[in-house]
Amino acid sequence: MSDPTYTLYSYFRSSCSARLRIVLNLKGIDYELQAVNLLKGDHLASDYKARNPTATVPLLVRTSGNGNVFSVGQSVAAIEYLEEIYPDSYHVLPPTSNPEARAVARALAAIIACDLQPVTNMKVMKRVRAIGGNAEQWNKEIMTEVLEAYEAAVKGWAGEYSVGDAITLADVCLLPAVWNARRYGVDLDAFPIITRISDNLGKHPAVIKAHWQNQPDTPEDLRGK
Ligand SMILES: N[C@@H](CCC(=O)N[C@@H](CS)C(=O)NCC(=O)O)C(=O)O
Repeated sequence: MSDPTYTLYSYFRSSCSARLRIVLNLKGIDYELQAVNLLKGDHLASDYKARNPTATVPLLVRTSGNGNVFSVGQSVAAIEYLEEIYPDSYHVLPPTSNPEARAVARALAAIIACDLQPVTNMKVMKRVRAIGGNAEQWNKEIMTEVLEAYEAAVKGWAGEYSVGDAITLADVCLLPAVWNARRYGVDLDAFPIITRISDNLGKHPAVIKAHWQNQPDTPEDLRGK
């Protein structure tokens, strides 16, 4: 058994879980996936909340050979943690010699992780419905507006991916948001740079393995063929 071992608490449809799945795959870190079914409310169970007080996925748990256990929720913090403890693995932040590219990768990631995902999350959709709103339309409008901002911000930095020709934190946040945007009927033709980047990302083996259709907890009728 390898030391340390990793367990990722994940839900197949969760965009935040997908960020971490992509990064673990890019870095070549093996992990055991522990499915947390958000629709069944597994994340609200007291034993899960004791592990992750925000009652969200993902949660990354690292167990060392000496039995030490370290848990980190919050996908971007977990990604940056892996970035720091595996300096020789694939890097999702551009080199420190290019602070501007690092700042842009982080800023683009924040457009998705701070401005889009939190306000289109399942618990927010539930509240929108509770006050009589159309949660699907809410998501479609917010996703369209925020992706419009991403499209403008990425211009001038994009190569094959969002920041040049290497996959960065920005892409890792972007692609799962694009998967969700498709689901809510966002017109992605309006965003040619995002579409190009997403198509390129979709061909990468680390991304294919992390795709929501290819997870152990993906229901049979939704699995990739
Ligand atoms: N900022 C957190 C957000 C985590 C989050 O909201 N995850 C969603 C799935 S993508 C979730 O667990 N939602 C549960 C809910 O809305 O009740 C992160 O990046 O990990």
